[in-house]
Amino acid sequence: MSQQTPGTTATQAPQGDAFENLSQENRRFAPSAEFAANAVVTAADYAEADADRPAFWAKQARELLSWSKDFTQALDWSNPPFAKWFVGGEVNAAYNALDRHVEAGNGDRVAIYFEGEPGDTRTYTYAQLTEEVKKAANAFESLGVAKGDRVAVYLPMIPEAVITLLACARIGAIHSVVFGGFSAEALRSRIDDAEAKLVVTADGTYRRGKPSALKPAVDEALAHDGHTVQNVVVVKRNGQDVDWHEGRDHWWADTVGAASAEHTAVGHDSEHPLFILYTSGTTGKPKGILHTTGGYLTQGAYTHKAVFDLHPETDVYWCTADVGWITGHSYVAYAPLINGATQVMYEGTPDSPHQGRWWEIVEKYKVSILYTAPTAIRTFMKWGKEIPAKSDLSSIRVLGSVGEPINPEAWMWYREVIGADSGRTAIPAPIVDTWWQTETGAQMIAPLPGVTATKPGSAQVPLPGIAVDVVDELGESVPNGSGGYLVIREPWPAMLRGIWGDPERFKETYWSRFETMYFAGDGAKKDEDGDIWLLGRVDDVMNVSGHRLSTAEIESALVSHPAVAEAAVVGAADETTGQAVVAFVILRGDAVDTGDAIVQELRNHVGKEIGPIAKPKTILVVPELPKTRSGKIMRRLLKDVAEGREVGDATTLADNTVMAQIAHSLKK
Ligand code: 6R9
Repeated sequence: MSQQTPGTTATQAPQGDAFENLSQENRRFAPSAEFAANAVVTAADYAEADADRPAFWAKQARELLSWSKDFTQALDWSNPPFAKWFVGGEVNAAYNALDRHVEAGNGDRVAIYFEGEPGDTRTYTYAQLTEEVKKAANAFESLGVAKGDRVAVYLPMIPEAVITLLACARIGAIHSVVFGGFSAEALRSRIDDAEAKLVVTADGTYRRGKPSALKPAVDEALAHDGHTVQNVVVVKRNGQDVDWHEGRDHWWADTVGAASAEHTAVGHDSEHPLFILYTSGTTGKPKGILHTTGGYLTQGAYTHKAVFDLHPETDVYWCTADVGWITGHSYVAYAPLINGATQVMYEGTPDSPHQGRWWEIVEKYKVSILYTAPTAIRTFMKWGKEIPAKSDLSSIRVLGSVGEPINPEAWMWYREVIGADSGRTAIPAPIVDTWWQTETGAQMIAPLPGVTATKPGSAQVPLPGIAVDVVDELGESVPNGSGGYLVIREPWPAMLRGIWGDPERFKETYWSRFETMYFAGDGAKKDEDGDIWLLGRVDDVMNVSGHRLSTAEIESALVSHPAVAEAAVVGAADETTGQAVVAFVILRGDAVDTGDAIVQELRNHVGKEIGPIAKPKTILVVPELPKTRSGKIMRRLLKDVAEGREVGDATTLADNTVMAQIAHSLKK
């Protein structure tokens, strides 16, 4: 495997070419007068936040949340980079997402319209969802889960996922969701790292009309001695047969279903851990990103209201992200419910049973705010505009994008094809491109739809109360018209509080490149107006369909196969998925290059080690890998090969014949 020392990953300067194209983009789309007049947040918030950032957030915290004990200090930054927000305050996330709406007389408002892939539906009002969460909280407590314990969640996109998260939050247990597309091996390492006491899963789900299992991966993940899991709660979703471990496994219907619907929520300290979510970094081992309660909820709720212009009484909001990712945490499980919104939740894929499924859902539920990823938009572009044209999309009035840079072509298509049919105004629905990360917990850079004149392809402006900058190698702010590294200069409420079990790694990973600033890992440019354009990662993290994948993690999976001596992975530009995983492998001396067979075997091996999403699109068997004299793989050169370009400057290679050897081997 390539030599990766944590924290020493070199950052490449963001590539200039991308910006050259973007800088010619001069279209502007101002909000309509009608939209601006009805917007819930105005430009006044920028000025207010600039005047006193912590005071601005303290005001939001008190307005958007009900605290069982008020806080005494907005921000404690006396021990950077360890921030404390809303010090001394106590708040219960589930009470804020549920009970208080019922108490306020909104119990009959729909919280979730669930649409299963096979077409089954369920509707939960706020009153019903509150009851379910109380039952789940009682059930988890009866299984011995107490405040501070970790609960691993391995569920499809079904209401029980949201119920489980809120039930954990209610009792102060820390959830750790593992995306259902991750393998048993990935699940095992996350369960072990967090020392989870309970696992909540399902028998399986549906994928493109076929049952797809989940429970066997849990069984496999728990097949070793010494794990910490005492109980497994299993939702019956697709009815497929499952192995059963008496005493350990419990059907959801028998435990949660039988539990009492009386449960009083108590406040938890504002800094009480809410959840851990593992994400890929530049090293082989995923990091358990830790979020706490008060600040996370405040920024999530504020941004959800401001960026989507949420009118909770009339809007129907749909975020298509899976709950296995941060977007599904912040903008499905928490913020919409905190804000009392009505949301749609869909279990399946966009093409099941046909490519118009999403647009039928929009029409059926009259979705007014749609939040999705550029990779989905590019897929719909490929399928053709006749497909959404079959549905009535006139309910849509705000469109959101997240996960990766959105290219201007996709942005324009989104506006013209999906947003143009907006019923409320003759002007198409505004698009809000939202930049943020698992680590930031909530949106950081995004237009305000009633304020900002949007530009196709740019996330543009830091949100009120967020201090973002673009700096050069030395940490100096770059002038307008220049590019560099995206940093965050001041602490923000939803910031990660650390890496589970590893405070040093937190400092080293995010706060060592530019000592007093958080370095996000992204390159960015400021245009002549000072607006920010994201240029993608500058480290060894890839972005495939908006999913973060680490080159080192996939390399490590490849070299764990007995036939592989060495591996190097790069993210190559891909029209639909943004980037695609391309792997270069050197086989061991005694391994036989069986061509397609070995490639297929290695792809499956990666699928087993990490999950199907990490399977390389292409695996190239090569005789050598390009390395510098210090032994560092020059991924830049491999990227040139993977993207079919002429290979760039190779003068720092230890062996300058390597690229020719690779080219020769690939011609064969
Ligand atoms: C929310 C989420 C974070 C990385 C981030 C960046 C990329 C996310 C983006 C964007 C350009 C946007 N990213 N949103 N790049 N424009 N609007 O996706 O979190 O999975 O942790 O990924 O995704 O590279 O650093 P996460």
